[in-house]
Amino acid sequence: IELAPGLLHHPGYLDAGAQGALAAGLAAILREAPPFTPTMPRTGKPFSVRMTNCGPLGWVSDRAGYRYQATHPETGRPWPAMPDAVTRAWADLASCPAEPEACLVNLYAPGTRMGLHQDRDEDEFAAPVLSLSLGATALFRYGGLTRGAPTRSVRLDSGDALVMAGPSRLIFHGVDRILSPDLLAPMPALPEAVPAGGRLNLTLRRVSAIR
Ligand code: MD3
Ligand code: FE
Repeated sequence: IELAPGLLHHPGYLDAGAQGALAAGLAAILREAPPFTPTMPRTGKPFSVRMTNCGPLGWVSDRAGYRYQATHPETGRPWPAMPDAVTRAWADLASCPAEPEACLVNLYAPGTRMGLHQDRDEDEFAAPVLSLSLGATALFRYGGLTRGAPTRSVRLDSGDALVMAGPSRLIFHGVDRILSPDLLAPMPALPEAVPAGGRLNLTLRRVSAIR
């Protein structure tokens, strides 16, 4: 479903088996690279979303600013490798000749929000961003290339993929709320690091310029 030019929603992209396999891979990643609480540049105000990463690079934020780095900000260890299910999804959906370099894993407890923002910490905007959702449904909001542009909302359910490419790569977006788990919507058991009724979102990104 093309929500906007370059913004593609793939409802139910991961079936129940693939979601379970991905959840198991993420449980191992969360043990090796425990979730951290990023803080805002300058102010040090904590985000309500907790995070970890896998792949060669990971996104971090602290008083010094936003950046990508090769090691966990608390353990100092390199990020674990991306699970196969994640690299396969990139190959299948991203239409990008270059490999993904970073997979940011966002952990949402019920009540967590993510304010409207642009993703512009990468050096390559020609490559898309690919999102995979697991667990509780999120109410995702997206707009245009300016903060004041009109916005729309879409539900992101467990197993959904979203591709942000081309004219949508720099749109403002955020998460308004995490919905209560729906008995009718199947979802895998999430890793124990994720609070009950919570959600995991993975974003795969190319960080460095494609030569
Ligand atoms: C549209 N994550 O990590 S995923 C983020 O659900 C982020 O955790 C949200 O925004 C989440 O930066 C939204 C969907 C998404 C991700 C990246 C985008 C939409 C995007 C980049 C550009 C445009
Ligand atoms: Fe974002």
